[in-house]
Amino acid sequence: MPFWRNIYGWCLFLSLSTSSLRPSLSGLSLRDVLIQPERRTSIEPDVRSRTMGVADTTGEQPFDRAQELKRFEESKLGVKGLVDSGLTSLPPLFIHPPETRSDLKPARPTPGSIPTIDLSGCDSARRPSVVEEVGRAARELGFFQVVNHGVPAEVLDSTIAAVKAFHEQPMEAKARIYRRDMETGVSFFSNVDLFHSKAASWRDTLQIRLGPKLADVEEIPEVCRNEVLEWNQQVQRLGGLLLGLLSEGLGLSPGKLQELTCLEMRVMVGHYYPYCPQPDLTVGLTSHTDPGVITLLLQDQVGGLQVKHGDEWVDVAPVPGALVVNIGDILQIMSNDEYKSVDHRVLANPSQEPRVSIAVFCNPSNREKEFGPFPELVSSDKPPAFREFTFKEYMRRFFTKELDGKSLINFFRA
Ligand SMILES: O=C(O)CCC(=O)C(=O)O
Repeated sequence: MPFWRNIYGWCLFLSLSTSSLRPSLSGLSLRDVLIQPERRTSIEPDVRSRTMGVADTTGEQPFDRAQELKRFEESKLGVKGLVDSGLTSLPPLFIHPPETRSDLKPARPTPGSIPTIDLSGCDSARRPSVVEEVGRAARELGFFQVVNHGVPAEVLDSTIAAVKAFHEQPMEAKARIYRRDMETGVSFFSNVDLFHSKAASWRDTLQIRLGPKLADVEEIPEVCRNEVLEWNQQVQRLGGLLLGLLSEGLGLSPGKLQELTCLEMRVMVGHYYPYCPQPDLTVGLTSHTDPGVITLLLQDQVGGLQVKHGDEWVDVAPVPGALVVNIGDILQIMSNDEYKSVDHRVLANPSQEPRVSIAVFCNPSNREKEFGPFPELVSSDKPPAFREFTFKEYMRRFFTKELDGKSLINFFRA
């Protein structure tokens, strides 16, 4: 899997990269792409059919992929715009290769395989047992859910509702911030890896830089501005708590990960997975690992997130009021392979109800510091599994095309 397919890599890339590394955009407006756009909020079927090649649902007829990508991008419609136009079959752009499609079976029902950890009392008597549970989940699965985390239920609901409201605005409002550069720290796009993946996926994304320098507040769409700012506060508090538990789970002092600035660089992605008419032909999000330290994910009740456990895909079934936490590659490295950063993906959404999820990726902001396995976790029995690197080097490697999926981790193996 090329690194471009790793969505978090892209988030980091967009946050940090220089303009010379960014994919270029044509800058065409909706007016240039659509007929009489001032009277429309969606494209007409005949236009859709011409611009998106919707007549070919098998992916077998030749089509000019580069041209179709360009048209889709320049339309600024996103996947939701296609659905709103009434499309009933997938444009070839979105049809994934057989090797991906053959693996899209729904996960076997395995209730309880992703643990839900109760954080109540984790600052008092229950702390040792919470640390034990968090450490075990991070070692065995790389994923867990948390409840009684201190984020009020109204905040969870209003954050989901605000991101949903952003995506459900009239197309023109979203098109204004449809872009792939992160100069303002706010962008809306469909498929972060649109120009680099084998096939596009069925989702749109609102991306906002939360730290170390918050995006221009005026640029954050008004429809979700207050909720995003509140979410940033909650993530900082809960992120600090989780990093403390994860540090202790490794036998380190609770402040260890935070001292290394691991919570400071934060990027939020608000995904919208609309109804997909042919969910067997595409995915919502391709399989990837998150390269950072940890990811905090708020998902609604629709479902579709799956985690690789051994050779099986396991559903991360929505639990009301819960947040999902997963370990990223850097934390696997720092933990000297104790904690696991695992592949996860999202199936295309077959339900009429759109799926909304909000991930915040937490990363070190200190790019010059050397990272590697914590010396405390290295011994003659357990030699360092990885060499040291700066976050700067890590990012540079990240941008080399040879890297794919887990090979980022493997590149740094000792
Ligand atoms: O939408 C989800 O549930 C997962 C999102 C995710 O894995 C990502 O943004 O990297």
